[in-house]
Amino acid sequence: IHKSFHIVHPAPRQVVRQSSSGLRAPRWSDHDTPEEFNFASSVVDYWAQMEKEGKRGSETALWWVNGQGDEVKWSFREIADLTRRTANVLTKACGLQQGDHLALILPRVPEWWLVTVGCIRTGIVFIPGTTQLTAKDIVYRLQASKAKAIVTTDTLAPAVDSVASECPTLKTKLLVSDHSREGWLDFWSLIRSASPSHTCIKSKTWDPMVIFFTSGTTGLPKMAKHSHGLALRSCLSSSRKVLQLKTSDLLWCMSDPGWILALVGCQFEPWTAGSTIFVHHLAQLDPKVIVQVLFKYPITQFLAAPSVFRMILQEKFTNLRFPTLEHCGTGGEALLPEELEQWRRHTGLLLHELYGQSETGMTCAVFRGMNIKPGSMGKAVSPFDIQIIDDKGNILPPNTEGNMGIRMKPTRPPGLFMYYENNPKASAKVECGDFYNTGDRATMDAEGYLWFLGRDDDIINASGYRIGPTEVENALAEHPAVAESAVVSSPDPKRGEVVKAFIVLNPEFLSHDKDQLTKELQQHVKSVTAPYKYPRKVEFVLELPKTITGKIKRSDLRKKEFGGMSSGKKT
Ligand code: BCO
Repeated sequence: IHKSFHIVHPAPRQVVRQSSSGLRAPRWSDHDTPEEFNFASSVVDYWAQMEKEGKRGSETALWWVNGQGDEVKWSFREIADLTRRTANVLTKACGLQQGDHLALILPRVPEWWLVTVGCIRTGIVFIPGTTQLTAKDIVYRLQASKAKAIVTTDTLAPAVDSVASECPTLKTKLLVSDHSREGWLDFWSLIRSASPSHTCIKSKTWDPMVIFFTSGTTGLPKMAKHSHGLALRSCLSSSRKVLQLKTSDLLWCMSDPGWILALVGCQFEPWTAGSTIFVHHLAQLDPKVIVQVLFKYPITQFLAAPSVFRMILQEKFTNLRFPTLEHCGTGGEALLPEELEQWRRHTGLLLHELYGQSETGMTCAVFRGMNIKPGSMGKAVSPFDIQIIDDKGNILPPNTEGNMGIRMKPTRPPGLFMYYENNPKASAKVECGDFYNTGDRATMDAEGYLWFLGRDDDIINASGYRIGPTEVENALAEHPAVAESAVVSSPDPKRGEVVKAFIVLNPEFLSHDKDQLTKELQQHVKSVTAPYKYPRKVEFVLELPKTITGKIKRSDLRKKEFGGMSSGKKT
């Protein structure tokens, strides 16, 4: 992969079609929704043009390192060039058209940025996924989404090949690698020969752009489909106030490329501001590496899940005074007030909470410079109008517990997902009066600060991952030792919450060594579904609590784990 970078650069400079006066700066007011919006032409091409005209200070838009001495630095002009080539590869070599679905399963490599922007240029709807997905997860995603193409690396290509025959719509497999593989198109060979000229589509703001698979309480993950409004949202003035990024900022957002946080935090937010995105390949979380990186590179903003900050603090480093770091943001799960205080004491920096879901992107936030109320996740990011509602969609008074609702009537705000693809029932279920019901319980004080309380369902949030219990229960059911199981959230000092499985064993396994069996079952779950879902805690029981109709009462087990405290953190 790394060799390929050197072959391609420097990207040929090409004349940007629009004159600078014809390009609009990527800024809109909160309630100004243009009919047409495209992140590639409005943001990437805008900054490329600014570079060309010598009006942009920083030369680097993407700065990637892998910890082994390899480094990629691309300017906006190079990114504009490479993403136009990518667009041509997708439409010509891969034969894809606007509206087609493409599964994108890449680790933190520069090609991820090329494919996402290439898709946006062409209107191809991309479906990011984490590299932890197994063959079983991949076949489900390809079938459910009817994806016509997949982009991945050598690591997952064999898993894709093992299920490709079960995916009739899958026509193109595109490989990001130094090696070729039979039946796969080679990304970099095609990029090198592709034309750097491409006319970006004029996408309507409400045209589809991206799909995220997201776990629910029951069944398999649903497909939350977003329009180009998700990217437009980063151009609205309220969003610009959250991180207050400048062109001189170097932002490191650690999110895995499979999550919505990566698209918003590692792409839309920093590039809208003309900032530099910093990426460390980081295949596995290592607090020591993170700390070294924060000392070594001139990073000014750092975004990561609370578990990451927690893990850094637990290592008890002697010095956490980072020379250039100015702002830290955190989201994906709840941050405890004592963690915020510890981080401030050790680093001299505040931790600013962000909250969002795959369905919503950045929903509320502790804006930079805002008075922090420890334990609160800040205020709604306009144009989202967040209210605490009852089960009928009535707005509740301040400081009253209820569901967090985002107003979607009479006007659906840009950034809120369109619907669950091919699932009108699920889409209707989250509509509550004039609001989208997030399923998260919270209160709002008189000043508009939101205080997260927990999920109103059985969804588990473990170190920022949203996990549906049935996905884990179904994986466990495939093991011969398991008669039945119930999977719930359980508190954990490192990860906030972890997955816990209560398991009833089949009689012939009752005498087996329980520690050995626990390891075997954990390994089994890791092998059949994405490993982040595996039960870190296992308890063998003789029976599960059930209702009179035989339904497992997960809530009883959850209460037992939390000793009456609320559970189920942010998704
Ligand atoms: O703990 P174990 O070592 O036993 O197992 C780990 C991994 O080693 C293992 N694993 C990973 N890849 C594997 C694999 N095993 C087999 N094959 C593979 N290919 O599986 C377990 C995975 O657990 P993990 O991912 O939690 O691992 P880790 O390294 O401890 O990472 C910690 C975190 C904090 C970095 C990670 O949990 C994380 O990234 N969490 C944040 C998730 C996130 O970004 N959420 C945001 C969602 S979007 C949102 O909220 C909207 C906001 C606007």
